Amino acid sequence: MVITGASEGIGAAIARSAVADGWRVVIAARRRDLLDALSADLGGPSVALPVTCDVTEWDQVQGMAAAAIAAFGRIDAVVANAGFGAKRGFLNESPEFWREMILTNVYGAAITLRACIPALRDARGHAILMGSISGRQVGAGSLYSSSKWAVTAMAEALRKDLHGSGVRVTLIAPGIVDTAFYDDPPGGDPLVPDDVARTVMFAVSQPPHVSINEVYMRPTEQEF
Ligand code: 8X3
Repeated sequence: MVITGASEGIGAAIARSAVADGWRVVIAARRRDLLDALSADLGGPSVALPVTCDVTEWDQVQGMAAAAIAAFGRIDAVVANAGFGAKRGFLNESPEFWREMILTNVYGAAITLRACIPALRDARGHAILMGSISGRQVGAGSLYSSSKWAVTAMAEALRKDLHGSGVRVTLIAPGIVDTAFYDDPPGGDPLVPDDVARTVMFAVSQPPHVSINEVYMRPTEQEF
């Protein structure tokens, strides 16, 4: 299982759950020190291969997929998870910050999937996209919402594109999760990364004829 944005938060939790369920994982992110620590924790590179990867760079993303094949011979699942948010308000954040966010959340997810599709076809594998409640709701001044609406559309576009290949496509769309995404998660009792990881493992553990396409999950107390 190839996981982007795996250095912390939801991505790292998915890596931990997958290894616990017997998967071998490629953990990809920009921050090598965090990846190395996670890899060591999970049993080393033969179980959790760390790959330094900026998902906005096609050559690095191709390298990530190639490293997965070289190490494990196949890709059974990819989780396009890398992403981040921005302050709401169209006069907040810099245009450069917006550019990085859109490139990471939208283009980064698209080229992560693109790089893995040939191997996923060979394996009749599974593509998982990390969406958001903000990919169905719109917050005032949230360009992040726009990026996640794009991810919602991407999941359905990919599902239709891969129809007949045996590859399954799942959009996981969480609400508030207690991660570095928030300085302080709003509301009470947020989801934790393990809650999302459990949902990913639910989707990938279905028999081949079952394709879980969209899962929306909120903290019980979240209204938005
Ligand atoms: C961020 C969580 O609830 O603001 O992805 O959409 S939410």
